[in-house]
Amino acid sequence: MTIIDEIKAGVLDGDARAVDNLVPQALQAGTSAESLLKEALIPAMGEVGARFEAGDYYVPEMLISARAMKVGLEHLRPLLVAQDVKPAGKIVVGTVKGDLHDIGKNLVAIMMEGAGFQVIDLGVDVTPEQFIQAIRENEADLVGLSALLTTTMTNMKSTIEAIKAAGLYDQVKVIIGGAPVSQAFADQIGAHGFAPDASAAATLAARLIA
Ligand code: B1M
Repeated sequence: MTIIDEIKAGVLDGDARAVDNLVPQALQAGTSAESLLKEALIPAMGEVGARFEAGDYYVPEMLISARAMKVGLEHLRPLLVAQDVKPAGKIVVGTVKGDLHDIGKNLVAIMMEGAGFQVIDLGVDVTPEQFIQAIRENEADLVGLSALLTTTMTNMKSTIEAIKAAGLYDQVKVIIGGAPVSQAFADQIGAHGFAPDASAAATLAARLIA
């Protein structure tokens, strides 16, 4: 079993302590943070989702796996974030109202920081009003909306409508992402862009404010 397999197993078993030990070991042995993210942590969460869909995992298992993944991510954060970079712009990020999934959104925040953005992270279950207040208070250049549920995707639309109603739509670029979201959906609801993953989100953000 490679260390990558052991880390995957740690996330699948929700064994945060094992992940906490193994990730630094793998880094020390020369595995890159990016490989650990793309070959261990993200596929492991994909497998957690597949097991949930198959009825083999329930919400508690998903939660403890998510906690183990977060522990692993914390080791990668400083390595994924470039040092001493001037803010490229300000972005407000959050998971939309009704949605409690934050791992993907946290990754987006990390990659944005890595691309030199100042990130204002509003957390999960963020109402349109909270987004608007944060955009105003921080004079944000961009806003990033994350949703993982088909039932909360619609709250991306209501957030964009609220941004328009508040007269902020011409001042901020809205980026959306999350497993059920697509470019077609972004076009349909008036988002300025869609990104399929966290690093694409950072590239898109830089392009939108260039
Ligand atoms: Co939930 N859950 N969950 N869950 N959960 C999913 C999303 C699901 C697909 C599982 C399944 O059925 N296979 C399913 C949604 C079905 C649907 O709507 N189509 C589901 C469900 C049903 C639910 C509940 C309703 C379960 C219940 O209670 N019966 C419930 C809802 C709670 C709520 O939000 N109101 C629920 C709860 C939970 C937990 C709390 C237990 C936990 C979340 C813990 C946490 O986030 N702190 C959880 C988890 C862990 C998952 C799965 C297993 C993993 C999600 C994840 O973190 N993936 C997920 C199944 C799956 O996705 N395979 C599932 C890893 C992460 C890195 O990927 O978030 O997709 P992701 O982010 C990606 C991209 O999407 C993108 O970048 C990231 C990669 O770089 N991205 C962006 C994300 N946001 C972006 C924003 C951008 C750009 C890109 O720009 C701003």
